[in-house]
Amino acid sequence: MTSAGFVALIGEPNAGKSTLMNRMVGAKVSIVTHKVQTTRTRIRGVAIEGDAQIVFVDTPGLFQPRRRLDRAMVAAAWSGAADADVVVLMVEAHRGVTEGVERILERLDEVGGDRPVALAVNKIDRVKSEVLLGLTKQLNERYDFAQTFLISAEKGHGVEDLRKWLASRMPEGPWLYPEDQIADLPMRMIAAEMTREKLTLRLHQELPYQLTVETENWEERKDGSARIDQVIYVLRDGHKGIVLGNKGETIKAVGRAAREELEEFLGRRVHLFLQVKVRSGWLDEAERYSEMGLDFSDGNG
Ligand SMILES: Nc1nc2c(ncn2[C@@H]2O[C@H](COP(=O)(O)OP(=O)(O)OP(=O)(O)O)[C@@H](O)[C@H]2O)c(=O)[nH]1
Ligand SMILES: [Mg+2]
Repeated sequence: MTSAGFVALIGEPNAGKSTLMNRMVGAKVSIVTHKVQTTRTRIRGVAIEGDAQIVFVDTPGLFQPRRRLDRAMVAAAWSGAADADVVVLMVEAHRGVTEGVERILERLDEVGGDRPVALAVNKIDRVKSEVLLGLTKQLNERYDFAQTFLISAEKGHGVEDLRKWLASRMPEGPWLYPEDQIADLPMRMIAAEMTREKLTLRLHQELPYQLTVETENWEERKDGSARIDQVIYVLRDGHKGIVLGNKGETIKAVGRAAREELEEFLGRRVHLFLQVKVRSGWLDEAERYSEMGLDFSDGNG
């Protein structure tokens, strides 16, 4: 008998949600950086464990939103949790029960309902094992978790156990995706995300939070390669200069890194063309949100 269902990964920004999803799926379907607020929308990745199909829903980190974009991201994360069969709350071992974790637990009290919530204490490679006992005890006293896992999403510790347990919690029924499908995200969005990852890794301070990337055109070529045109929207002229870099060095490096990753992902040659456009109002344009997979009206506040 087959089973299938949704598992939402929630937690503070940087908790390791996307890293865990990629490991579960066995491919990089969600971008990862060392910076907070990398993931902007719900991203589905599919894993198979025995007869179970587990659809992981990677979500944006939960934090106190300030801007419209932040509010839309946080709303997308909570709705991911509300739609899931099982929720996994990820907490960073070395940070413990922060104010942010405390706020998430308060909200879980409201929206958790009778949905099982598992606790995954992540980044255990960063702490001494003594720390873990106290932390899991503290968290389990605070919330009635269905199960606790000590994991390192990056190194892989504990991930198998978590995957097996999740598989056992999937409702009986037919699989939700064809067995060879690993992600449910349009290719042009995956491609835009790859470029945004490379930009986020290279740009400093607030800049990554003030840009968005869209794939404008995707052309299949006769020789089997793809020509992909993307636009990077920034808020100000000054930002454009920084994204381009001295003699265009920055954008060239970003384009090269994104293209290499895309070629690996697609298994064929890619010609990637990046263009930077100044658009002072993009953070308030509904179309930018729908391109990102977000609900514009969620940002009202
Ligand atoms: N040491 C260590 N680092 C980890 C582990 N898991 C993730 N990381 C790192 O933590 C950082 C954040 O990882 P992400 O997967 O992007 O975190 P996220 O929760 O998706 O973050 P947002 O999308 O911003 O909410 C990256 O630098 C990861 O390499 C882990 O188990 N151990
Ligand atoms: Mg993420």
